Amino acid sequence: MKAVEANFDGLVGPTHNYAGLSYGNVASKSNANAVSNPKQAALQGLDKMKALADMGMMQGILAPQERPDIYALRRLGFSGTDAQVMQKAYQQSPHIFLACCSASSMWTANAATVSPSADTADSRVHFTPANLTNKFHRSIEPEVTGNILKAIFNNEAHFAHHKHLPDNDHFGDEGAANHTRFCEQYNDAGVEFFVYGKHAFDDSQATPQKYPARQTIEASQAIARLHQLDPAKTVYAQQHPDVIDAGVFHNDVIAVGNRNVLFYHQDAFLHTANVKEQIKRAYDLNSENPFHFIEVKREQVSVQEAVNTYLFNTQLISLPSGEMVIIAPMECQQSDPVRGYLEALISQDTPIKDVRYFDVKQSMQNGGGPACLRLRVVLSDAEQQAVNAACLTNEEKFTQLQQWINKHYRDRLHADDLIDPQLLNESRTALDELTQLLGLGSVYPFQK
Ligand code: SUG
Repeated sequence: MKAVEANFDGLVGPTHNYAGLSYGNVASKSNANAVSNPKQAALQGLDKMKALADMGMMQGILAPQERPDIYALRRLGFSGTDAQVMQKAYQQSPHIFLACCSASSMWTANAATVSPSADTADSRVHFTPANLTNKFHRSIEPEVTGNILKAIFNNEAHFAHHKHLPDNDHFGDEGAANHTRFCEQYNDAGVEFFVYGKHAFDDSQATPQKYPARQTIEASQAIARLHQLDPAKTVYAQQHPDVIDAGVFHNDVIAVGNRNVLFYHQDAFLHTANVKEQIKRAYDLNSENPFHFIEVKREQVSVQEAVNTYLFNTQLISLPSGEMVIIAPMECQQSDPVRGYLEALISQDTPIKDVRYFDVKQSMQNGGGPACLRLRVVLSDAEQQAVNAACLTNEEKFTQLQQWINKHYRDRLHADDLIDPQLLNESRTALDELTQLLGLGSVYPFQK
């Protein structure tokens, strides 16, 4: 029975804006206050989805969240009508207000950690929404993320849904952005690779000095337990604290893996030789297939250049032909060292045979590249049949979504525009229509 890896991309929400909310994420901070274009952002994301679908990949859609989050604002003591809640929050605590307006759920690599059924003891696909505790604006996502995932993967025989981990920094969990899986074929039992930034309960371990480590080993271990993973096929690695301090706020900004390939920077991990040993040991348990560690040296591409161009926030996908392709942001093409590196890479003796560049600049300016925009879900034939088909793409769905975006989205948004109660109405109207398009039922608080 063949399994495929589907990509579920986040649709960019109608309030996409640049608020500088993510300390430690260089792009988010440096574009704070810029004017955004939500319509263009959503269309750029949709174009990438369509291109992958046209390559023969299974492509799904994850709906955005309702913003501004009036419910979070009410919880924080702002009262009155929805418009008054927004007005008071904006006047009294503009930072809190802006955080409650973020369209950050678009980066669905942070939506959840997903373990395919081939890796889990009960042979079901397991999902745990990420609690995203490190940033307030992201910590308000997991409840609705869970609702959306349950509405898409709505079949208990095949899919197990867990609640997000306790909302505390000790269990800070950023989902699939710090998780990769290696396997020969997607339906084989794979090696699940968890990368963390710090130990929460052990002060003696190395930690970054400047920027926060968002993911803890304790969170990664809890996910592995919940997902009933085989300890012999589970590998944990610490991200190098120095690269976190250089702006690598998730592992997917410095490494990406697929099947028998780990593509990473020389400075990505704290104990690289040991990490490689562990992966080899775990991988060899189920395969004779060679494993490719593709390590990018500092002299080839500096950490700084990798952060600026998102060389590693690329999607490493296997086309139906078996050929591996890198889906890169156009910032990689515009950088001489990175383009040069990629051109050389695809002519070498590795499974990676091609690179394709995409314009996702609206997302990039907030620190989200192609890999941030997608959640990978490996699905067997039977599981594919059990997925809510309305959330999978086809020509008709693309046309409908394009029309939906063009009808509802603004093409210019500044932080000051977020206070407009009309924007809340527009967003709710758009999301209500979207839930029908995607057959989601009522997943948003305003629909309950
Ligand atoms: O969590 N940016 C997101 C980017 C997430 C990228 N995801 C992965 N690498 N997987 C973050 O820092 C910025 C929002 C703002 O500043 O307006 C933001 O949330």
